[in-house]
Amino acid sequence: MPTQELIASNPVSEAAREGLLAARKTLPPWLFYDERGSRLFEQITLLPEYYLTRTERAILATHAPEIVSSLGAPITLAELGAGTATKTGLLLAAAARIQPTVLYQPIDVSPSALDEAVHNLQRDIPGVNVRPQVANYITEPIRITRPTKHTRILALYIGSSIGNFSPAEARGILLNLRAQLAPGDALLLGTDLAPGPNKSEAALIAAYDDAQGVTAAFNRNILTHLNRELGTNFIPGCFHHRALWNPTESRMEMHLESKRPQSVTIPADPSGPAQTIHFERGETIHTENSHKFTPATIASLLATANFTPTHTYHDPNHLFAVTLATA
Ligand code: AVI
Repeated sequence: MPTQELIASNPVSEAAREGLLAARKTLPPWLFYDERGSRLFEQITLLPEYYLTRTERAILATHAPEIVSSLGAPITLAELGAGTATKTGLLLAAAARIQPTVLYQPIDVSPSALDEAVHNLQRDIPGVNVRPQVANYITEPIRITRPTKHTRILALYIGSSIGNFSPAEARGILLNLRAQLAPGDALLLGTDLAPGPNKSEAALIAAYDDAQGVTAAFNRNILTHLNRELGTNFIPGCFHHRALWNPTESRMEMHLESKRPQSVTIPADPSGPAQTIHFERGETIHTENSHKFTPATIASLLATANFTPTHTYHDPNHLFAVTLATA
């Protein structure tokens, strides 16, 4: 590819132009995660309303030894979208109890998150060797190493990250992973569950619209990110944070709703000419989907990517599911 084209490609500008010039305005959720957005997400995971992270951690804390020993030593762990891998330590510690050394292969787009994972895990869990891979597992093929012929791979896709993708994208991600696995290997998938007897719609909505306004700040930060990166002139305070439950698609949606008629400019750059985007009062930018699953939709997603579910672990209130599936 000529150098000129390499310079010209700015994925943030391309994504912003594509989403904001559409009839129904959207922005892709990966634009949340600049430095401030990543910090705000860490704060979200600690909020009283956001039950997902602590519930999944409790499930892993209870069942990690059983999950790891169901594959049988020796195993290696690989993780999609590992981030700083704070929950993974529970599984690595369980693996390090049944074998002398454990190879951990985190895959993430963020080199800084991977550095933190390497540093913390190698410091805290003796016997763990971390081999990070900077890759976008959504668009690029991934590579998982099998250290010996008899080693089984336990692939992790936890944190309900799969929920942020459409069913077709989710299938693509799992197929990309499945291509690296062989019979005897397994996937551990963390999914948030749809409202039910122990989870009201109101509790689910509160998880995405907390009283302290951290999620609102996280949502509006996508505009601050565009202002910094592209020179757009969004006034984030001129947009309401909206979190709504879409029962037809079984997903939480986050939107930014324009408080008044307003126009925003995307300056000219190598991705395109200057553009003025007009917003009506009440018009929204759809920024995120977070799909919520049932046992049936978890099983059918796994089946479409050639995985066979063997066991689902829940918290006592059935708010969240961690499913073990074999390749
Ligand atoms: C990263 N992901 C699983 C979070 C979720 O729950 O969909 C992102 C998030 N959005 C709002 N709060 C948290």
